[in-house]
Amino acid sequence: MKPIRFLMIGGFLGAGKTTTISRLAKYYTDSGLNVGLVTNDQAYDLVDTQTLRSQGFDVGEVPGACFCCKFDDLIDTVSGLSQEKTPDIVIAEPVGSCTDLFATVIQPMRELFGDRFEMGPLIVLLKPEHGKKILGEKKGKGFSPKAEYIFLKQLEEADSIAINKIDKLAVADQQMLLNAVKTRFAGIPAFGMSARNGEGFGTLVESAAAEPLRRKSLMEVDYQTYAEGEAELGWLNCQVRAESDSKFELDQIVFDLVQRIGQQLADANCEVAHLKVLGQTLNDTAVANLVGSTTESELSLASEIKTMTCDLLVNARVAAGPEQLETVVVNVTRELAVDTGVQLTVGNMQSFRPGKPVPTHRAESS
Ligand SMILES: Nc1nc2c(ncn2[C@@H]2O[C@H](COP(=O)(O)OP(=O)(O)OP(=O)(O)O)[C@@H](O)[C@H]2O)c(=O)[nH]1
Ligand SMILES: [Mg+2]
Repeated sequence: MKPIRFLMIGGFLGAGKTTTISRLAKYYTDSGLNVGLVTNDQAYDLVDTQTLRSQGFDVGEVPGACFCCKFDDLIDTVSGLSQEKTPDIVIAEPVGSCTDLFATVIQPMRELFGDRFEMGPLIVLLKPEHGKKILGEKKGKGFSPKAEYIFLKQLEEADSIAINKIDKLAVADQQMLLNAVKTRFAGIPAFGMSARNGEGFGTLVESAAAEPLRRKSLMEVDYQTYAEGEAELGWLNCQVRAESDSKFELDQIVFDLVQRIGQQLADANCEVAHLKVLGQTLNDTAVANLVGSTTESELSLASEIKTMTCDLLVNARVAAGPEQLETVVVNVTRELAVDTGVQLTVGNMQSFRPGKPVPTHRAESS
């Protein structure tokens, strides 16, 4: 049987991985390939899984920890995709706070399952909202040095680096990021791209067709710093049921939730890595996002429908304690319900700081 090509699109929380994967998956599907997708998160109830499924893709999910710590689940999930139509290519999105993917996922898959999978390169997206603060000359308020450590390690292990969202970057900022990447990560091909409008997409497709680099040596990772960096981010996934006697706009409720949660977090001085809310009815989906504390909330997927009921999913990754995040989400839903007349009932809620990553495998050489 022909091996399945396995491609990972990495990068920090909110870098644009899901948006990129959606564009790539459509491109491969239009080219006649069977495509399977795999999402991954530290918790359950993933906005990304529902977003990609709503676009008609076949999506498997690895919840509960990152791919490296759930290696066997990753293999099972990939194997379980499209049982009637085996995928030609599987695109996987690792958790945005995860690094060391070459040593803990790509190389072990190659060594243990080389007959079943052909490994694609590790493409890492640079998130400009935090990249400008971390790589720029004028260092702005960003994450702590430990979270920055993860951001930089992700780029260091890339086979190629895509500076995403160039559609909203001034030319000078694009150039600054490109120069900073080329200086700091010399030898790694880097290019600008917009997953939103498709600029630079041809280069991404070319990069995705390459083989992963054979590393002379594996990247060194200080797992203590890595763990502490991850644990600085509070994680919250929760369900909210919205019901009303009269119709309300799905897009508006989703956007308002993001904007109000974002505002309360900004007031409390908590840096947002990515806050996303998905609203869904039987046939329609809306998604709103906030990817930093100095950026605006936006509707990334509009439904343009009115409804009397919907299910909402809130996924928040923020430099804040889980209890504080819970309090903000509960308060905002309560206030929004009063202001809009839509009854908002908070359901299953998971909130925590990610535990120390303990990879199932870690290759010793490449
Ligand atoms: N302007 C612009 N926005 C983009 C682009 N790519 C993604 N975005 C937006 O950035 C936000 C985050 O995008 P996602 O694709 O969800 O990012 P992600 O890396 O999957 O995020 P996590 O799964 O939380 O780590 C959304 O609001 C997207 O619409 C782009 O090329 N240009
Ligand atoms: Mg995503």
